[in-house]
Amino acid sequence: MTTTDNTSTTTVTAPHRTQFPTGFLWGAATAAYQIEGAVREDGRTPSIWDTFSHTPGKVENGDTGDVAVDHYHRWRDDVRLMADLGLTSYRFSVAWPRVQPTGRGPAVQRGLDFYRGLVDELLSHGIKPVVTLYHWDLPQELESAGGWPERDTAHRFAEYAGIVGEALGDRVESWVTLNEPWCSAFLGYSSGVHAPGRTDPAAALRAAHHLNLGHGLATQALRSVLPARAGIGISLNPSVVRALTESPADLDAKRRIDALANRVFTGPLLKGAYPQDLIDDTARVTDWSFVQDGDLASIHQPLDFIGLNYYTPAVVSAARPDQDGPRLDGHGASDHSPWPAADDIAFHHAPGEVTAMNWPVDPTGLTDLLLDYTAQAPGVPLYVTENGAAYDDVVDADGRVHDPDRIRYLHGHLGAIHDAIRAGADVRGYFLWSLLDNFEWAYGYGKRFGAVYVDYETQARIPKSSAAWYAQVARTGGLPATD
Ligand code: IFM
Repeated sequence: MTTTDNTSTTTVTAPHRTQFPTGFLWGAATAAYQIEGAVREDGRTPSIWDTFSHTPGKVENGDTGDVAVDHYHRWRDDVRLMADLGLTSYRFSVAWPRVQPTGRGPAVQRGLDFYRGLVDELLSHGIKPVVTLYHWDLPQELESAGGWPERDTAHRFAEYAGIVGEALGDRVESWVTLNEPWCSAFLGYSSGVHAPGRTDPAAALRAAHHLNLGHGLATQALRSVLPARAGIGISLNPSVVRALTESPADLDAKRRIDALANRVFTGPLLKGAYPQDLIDDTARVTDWSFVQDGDLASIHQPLDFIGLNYYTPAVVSAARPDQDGPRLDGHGASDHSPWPAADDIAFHHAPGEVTAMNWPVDPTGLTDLLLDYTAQAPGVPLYVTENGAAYDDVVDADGRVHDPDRIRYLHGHLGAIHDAIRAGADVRGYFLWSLLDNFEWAYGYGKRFGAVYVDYETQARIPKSSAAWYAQVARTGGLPATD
């Protein structure tokens, strides 16, 4: 039984319903640029995030990923931390510019060796590695040649995927091609709050298509080098879009954002076609002539699983004059919208509790999302490849970090996953975002998402109380009746 208050922020979970299926993966996730540092070591060259973060005014406080949390040197200790937490899986990303510095041509062996060592260490602790090939760190040389709006980038990505597949395929069974292509396309090329910081809506739609194409081509490249047992999927960050009212105008706003946030990816991935309403809605921005014959068949590859990243829902309406004000779409301040041809749509805050990102807490959105994908992709296993929350964590006088808000957040969202499983969703695992506090993109180090606190001066790791809570969940395979 689940009881929810009227702001949908508190879920009380009874003991008899909270045991997860046997074999459910209890994981945590990270991304290369957010944790590795060592940006000039062992042949690595700049990615678009090095360039962006070193451009004054792009990242809060002038923060960069130069050192990050020094995972490139501390990875053995970090794996030990994971083992202490009882994790059964770890999702990390490979830094493309560490492996193939110019984005084309031969690989750098030292880059591949780093990830082989990491994978071996994980396996020796019984932790299943899940490799993400692209978590936003495009080699700068490829951006200088046009970046994701250029078709060639999709081909370069497939080549890189084949290289990593060959190097790690004997020991890694789970592969994620892209992480959150929506962010790469629309925050990177339309609102410009993410690297490479361009503000061209037509380029964003081209980028979205070439990311889709890159996924399809990379999937084929991986299948040609990986053993048959390997699973290949993608991690999306769908918007759970809700209309402010049931008025036709607000429902149409919901339809349009659903197209730009979700169906621009699920259309070609799951159905082999872009939705006609998306093409019509964006006609004044682009004619979509960048979609070439054969592209949709290349993108529409069988998926072994779908990864879903969920943090908060979106509430939209047709803009009315009294609702003008700062943009509330949760992705950072910009004069430019991430949503091509949708400037007339307003975003609203759901009432109730928010995290330090100012993102409303609403676990019901996660249940809805999982059931939605169960219906859209019947028979395809689902993983929650990211979920978590930033809070303003501090070290107390005893040297400990108490984060009850995060425990409540996790409890609510794991309960929401359990609700979805009971309603028929085939959810196979959960990856908490994030293992460690880290570089939160345009917010720099100001937002702490980790289960493990990082003192950025000393790089000391301090597991928060949520880490102990999550370790207990992982060990017992279920949620406690109370916190
Ligand atoms: O930190 C990010 C991550 O890189 C991608 N998904 C959302 C997280 C929190 O903003």
